[in-house]
Amino acid sequence: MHNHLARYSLLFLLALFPAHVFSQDDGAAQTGVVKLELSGLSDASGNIYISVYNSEDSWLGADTLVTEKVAIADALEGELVLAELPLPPGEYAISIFYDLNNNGELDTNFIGIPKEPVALSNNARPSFGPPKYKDAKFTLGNEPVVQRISIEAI
Ligand SMILES: [Ca+2]
Repeated sequence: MHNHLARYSLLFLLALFPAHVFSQDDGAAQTGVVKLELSGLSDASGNIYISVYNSEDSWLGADTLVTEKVAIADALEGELVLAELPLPPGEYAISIFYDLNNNGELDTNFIGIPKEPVALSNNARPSFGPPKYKDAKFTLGNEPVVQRISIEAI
């Protein structure tokens, strides 16, 4: 009986205080937001895939921090496809591809070069060789970060 009472008291106390009071010193619990404004897709249909990375080691690999599929028709506002990614403050780089043939993956040729439209945060464009993490990375704080990125949807 006493145990039950103690448990209910604790639940009651937890309910009184919003969660952030308990995690005030934990930076990871705070959430920022990356707002993506993607141009070049207004005549496209189907889906884009957004991959978020937070390290050079994982960059462009299968080990993404976040992967989000966005239906173009649902996210189109005027000429732009809009997407919001809630993320804790930190350093990120984003890769986006337009799934032209709608098979759920980025098709590449035999040496790994994408055959479907891709774009990166900061609008980074590789001049030679694979795109670099350092060119695409950006810092997110508590304020929203807007990334305006153009995709050439063939
Ligand atoms: Ca594909």
